[in-house]
Formats: sequence, C-alpha cells, structure tokens
Amino acid sequence: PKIQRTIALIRPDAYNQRRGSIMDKITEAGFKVALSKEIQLSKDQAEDFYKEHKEQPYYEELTNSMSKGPLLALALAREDAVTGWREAIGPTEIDKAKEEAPNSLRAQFSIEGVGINQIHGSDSVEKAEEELEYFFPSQKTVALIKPDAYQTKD
Ligand code: YYY
Ligand code: MG
Repeated sequence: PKIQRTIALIRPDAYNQRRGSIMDKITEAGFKVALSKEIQLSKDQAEDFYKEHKEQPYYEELTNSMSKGPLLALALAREDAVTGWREAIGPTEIDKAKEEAPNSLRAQFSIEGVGINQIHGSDSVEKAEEELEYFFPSQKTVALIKPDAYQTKD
C-alpha cells in the first residue's frame, strides 16, 4: 500500500503548552514525522493561508490564533495519511469534537478561552500537496558550476 503525506499544524497555543503529549498521540496513531519545522507566521501570512474564510465570523480569531507565536508544521507519513489524519483530529468545531469524538485530537487539545481548534489537517490529497509545498518547499533549481572553474592554469 502506498504511503501518503499530509500536513499537520499544531497551532501556537498548543505548540507552546501541549506539544509533548500531542507528539505522543501522533506516534500512537501510526504516523511518522517525515519533516518538521517551527514557523512564525505573520498576520498577513495567516490571512493568506485562510483567505477562503475571509468573510467568516471566526476569521479574525483564527488568523490571530495562527500568528500569535511559533507553530509547528509537520509532514506526516502513513498509509492513507490525508483521511487518516482528518479522522484523528476530528470535527472542526471544538464543541462538536468533544461531543461526537471525545478521543479526537481537537477534542483533547483545546485551549481554555480559545474558540478555535488547535490542530490543522489538509482536507484533500490536492490540498496536502499544495500545503506540503507551502511549508516545505522543494528545491527547484540546481546550481551550475561552469567547467571552466575547474580548469587549472599552467
Ligand atoms: O478543514 P477544517 O480545519 O476542519 O475546517 P475549515 O472549514 O477549513 O475551517 C478552517 C478553520 O477555521 C478551522 O480549523 C477552525 C476555524 N473554523 C471555526 O472555528 N469554526 C467553524 N465553524 C469553521 C471553521
Ligand atoms: Mg479546511
């Protein structure tokens, strides 16, 4: 079976307060951390990442919560990683997560006083590829060394 990759983001509050236990749960769920990077998003970058949600009532809190400190970006690898990770994090809204999926990461790792869930997961294979490239850009150019540089003068 094919190993897939997806993007997980641990938002700043949870990364600051609960990172150890979140990483344990990720491993327990069978994911391997292929890549990992601590990133500080500016407010503008957070707004751009969530631009589809611009008109939503939660947009301001969401983009503030994403840019208030460093977050942890992870490329997770597993069989069916995209749907598997969405299942592991659970429903979008914290209240719904706690009611319907109490074992989910979003239910278990919410932050007091914050209305936004603490964990992101790419929602499709296409989005996963886009987000992998955004957080872990691959090298697109190869440095060329002119053969001349190696020629010795006599
Ligand atoms: O894909 P997912 O993260 O589960 O939800 P989206 O609909 O893409 O919304 C992105 C982000 O916005 C969500 O993780 C939290 C916030 N949000 C919210 O707080 N309440 C909602 N009803 C919808 C989204
Ligand atoms: Mg989404």
